[in-house]
Amino acid sequence: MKMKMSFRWYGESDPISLEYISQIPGMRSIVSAVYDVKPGEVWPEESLSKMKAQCEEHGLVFDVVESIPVHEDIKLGRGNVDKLLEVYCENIRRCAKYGVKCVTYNFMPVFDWTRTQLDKKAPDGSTSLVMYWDQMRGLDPLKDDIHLPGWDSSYTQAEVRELISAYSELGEEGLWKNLEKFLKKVIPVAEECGVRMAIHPDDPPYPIFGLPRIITCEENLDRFLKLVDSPASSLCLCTGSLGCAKTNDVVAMVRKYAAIDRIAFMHMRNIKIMEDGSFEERAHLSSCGSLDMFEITKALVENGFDGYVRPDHGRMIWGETGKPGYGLFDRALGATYINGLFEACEKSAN
Ligand SMILES: [Mn+2]
Repeated sequence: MKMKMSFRWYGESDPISLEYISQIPGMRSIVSAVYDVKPGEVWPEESLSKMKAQCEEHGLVFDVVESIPVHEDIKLGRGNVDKLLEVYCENIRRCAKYGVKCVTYNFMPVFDWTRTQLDKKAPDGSTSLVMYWDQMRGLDPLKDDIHLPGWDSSYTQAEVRELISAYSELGEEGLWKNLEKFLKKVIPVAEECGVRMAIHPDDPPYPIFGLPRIITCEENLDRFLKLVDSPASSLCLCTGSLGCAKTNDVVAMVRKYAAIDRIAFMHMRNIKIMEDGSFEERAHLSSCGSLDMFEITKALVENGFDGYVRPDHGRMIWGETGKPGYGLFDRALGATYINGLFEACEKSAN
């Protein structure tokens, strides 16, 4: 198969071992990061070389990083941005030195993703992450002391309020400007060391609490790709993130961006959009959610996609406990299903 199947691993603290991951049929690459260094600091080379060696011991390749986090000051355009951009570039160079070919990142203000519950029980007893508007409505982070799952708990409530007002002041156009500055500095370095940067869409792809969100829809993805028109500035196309806005035609987006070779990384998962725009994360199969995973795969194969794919969030099943969305069993089932889709699409195309 042309695509490269991968699996996210949170390093030695991950309850799922590299041995287990290597036993998933067709598994090739490990997606990981140095998780014990704060944004804005340089990653120790020892951490990267150790990760590379650990993966190789299990017949796996450490060649995808998710993520090198972008410091809030870069997104806000305040503080010592030039120094922070230097550090970011140095981290790309160091990753490349240890074999990394693709680096994922996002440009989301404050929160990487928003859900209202991480263990919503389905009728079959499995649990998954959900975002229900009736649980969101009425929450105001500027007034209430709220802690939504997935939010960085290292921020105090006062810091969160300060960040939120700074971002509201910045607005969407300000965020675009800072993203452009980031890309103009970082992409030439990525090009030089053979790394493809892959921006992850906002999750969910619409404003939450008035925070600006820009990596959300086809029009904005077009605008993003023009900022620096290079294969080194590509997309991490997350079907579940883009797919939870009804207005996004994920199949059409995949077809369009695969055709111009601007998808470096695919996050494949399914979600079910409810009547009121709420959504539930579901099993990967097309029949389990709102997305047609076959049509998505077909669009990739027909356009010669040879980038990385990983099964994104899974449900918790078979009594497994652990990091919500990142258990072994359902993601392994997802990988197997995705492998099947690719094999079928490739063989029927030939
Ligand atoms: Mn994703």
